[in-house]
Order: sequence, then structure tokens, then C-alpha cells
Amino acid sequence: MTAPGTLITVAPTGAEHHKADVPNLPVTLDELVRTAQDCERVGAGMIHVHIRGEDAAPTLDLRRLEDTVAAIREHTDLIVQLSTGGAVSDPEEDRLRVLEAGPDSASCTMGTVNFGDAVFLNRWEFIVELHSRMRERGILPEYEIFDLGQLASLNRLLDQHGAPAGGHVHVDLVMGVPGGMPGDAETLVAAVRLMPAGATFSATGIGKTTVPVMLASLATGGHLRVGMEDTLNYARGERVRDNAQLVARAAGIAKIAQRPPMSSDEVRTLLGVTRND
Ligand code: KMH
Ligand code: ZN
Repeated sequence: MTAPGTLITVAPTGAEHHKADVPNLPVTLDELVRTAQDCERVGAGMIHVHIRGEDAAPTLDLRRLEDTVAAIREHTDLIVQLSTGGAVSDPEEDRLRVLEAGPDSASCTMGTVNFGDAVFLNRWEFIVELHSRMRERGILPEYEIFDLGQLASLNRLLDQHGAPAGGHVHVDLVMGVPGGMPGDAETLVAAVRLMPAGATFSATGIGKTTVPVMLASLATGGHLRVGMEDTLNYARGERVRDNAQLVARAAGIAKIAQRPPMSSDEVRTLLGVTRND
């Protein structure tokens, strides 16, 4: 699987970190839009969005999601991907309602996984419902894979329920979650072997697995996801300054790998995404 350039997705916020502990985490709409612009400038093509409420706690409020999609579209050309994973405590109906905000893309996690001390629950029937609703609405799923067995589930999903809207399958390997697959080159190569035929993939490594996963993904024709959702340290003992710092590093390494960052238009062509507004 070779790729001409590199799709860099930024995951700037997530649902797990507290603003009180991480003051540079983008949580307001203004902070998020500024982050999106900064990250686009240094090489991001897509943004994976979790939003926060007035209290900076994670929320799946539909109005806020709609406003967020509109604002990022107004100020950037990034492909807007909303998280349907939310926080581990979010109920299924709220997670399904995210699609009503009309993003270009949305995440679709392919199974249940231990998530630190919590459980990230993704029942088979729920996965099928998410996949089917995205098909109906023309939203590109990004199939999130936390463990190798979830790739078997993805192949089963596609066999039983058909390809996503547009026909292209895009996968994101989320590696190094405590409870999921390790973030190392051997595991990434094993995952690549289990990919559906013709799929593209990106990979992200949580915490200190960020750099090894990045290098392994580039070496195997994969794309990259980086951001403060996944890591708060830039190097040992050095905190991340902002999301753009992580995107800039990924872009630099991608250039060295002769796989320069793709523009959002190139990413739209690669993934078969039409602007969904
Ligand atoms: N926050 C995690 C429980 C996704 O965005 O779809 C789930 C997650 C995956 O981040
Ligand atoms: Zn996420």
C-alpha cells in the first residue's frame, strides 16, 4: 500500500483531558477555530473534533456541534470529522445524533475496548447503526481501531452491510491506549495485514508511542493523526506547546519520508469526500 502524500489529521482536544490541568487545550469555539487555522497552515488536512461546553466539560450538544462544523468550514478548508465516540459516559443515542450536525466525516469505533480504568462500549448493533446512518447521509466514516480483532469486525461489517457512502474505506489505528493494542511497529504491521482491500489508513500513538507509531505508519504507506487528544508531551519531560507544534513535526517527518502533507483538496480526492454543506 503506497501513498503519494500524507494525510495529517489533527485531533486537538479529545474528551479525556481537563482544561484545569491542561490550560493550552483548545476547548472554546474560538480556541478550536484558531487551532484549526494554525494546524492547516502547517500541514493538517483533516480535523477530528470533540467539543466542550461552557464549563469546558465534554458535550455532544447538537447546536454546539452544528455551530462548530459551520465555524471550522467558514475559517478553514479542513475536512471536518466529528467524534461519535464522545466520552466513555456518553449514551448511544447522543452519539448517533452527532451525525445530524452534518460533518464531512465521523468516527466509527469498531468494538468495545478497555480504556484505562473505564470501558469504551461499542456494541455490534450500535456499530451497524452508525455505519448505516453514515451511508444514508453521505458521511465518510473513519473506522477507529483500538485492537486487532476490531479489524476482523470491520471486514465483517463491510461484508454484511456494504461499503460506506462513496465506496472508500478509511481506517484510523489508535495505538497504545491502556487496554488496547500496543503502539509499536510490529503491531502496526500486523494491523496493515488485516486491512480491508483498498483501504487507506492513518495511525496515532497515545502518549510516548506517538513517534514510533508515526514512523511505522509512514514506512508502511499509512497516514498520520496527531494532536493533544493523544499526547500532551512533545518529548520526554517537555510538554506540548500547542497542536500546531505536533502537526508541524508530523509534516516535517512526512517530508523527510518523501510523503509531503496533502492539501485538503488532495485529501478529498483520496477519500472521495465531497463537501457536505
Ligand atoms: N474519547 C474516547 C472514549 C472517537 O473519537 O471516536 C473515544 C474516542 C474515539 O475518542
Ligand atoms: Zn476522538
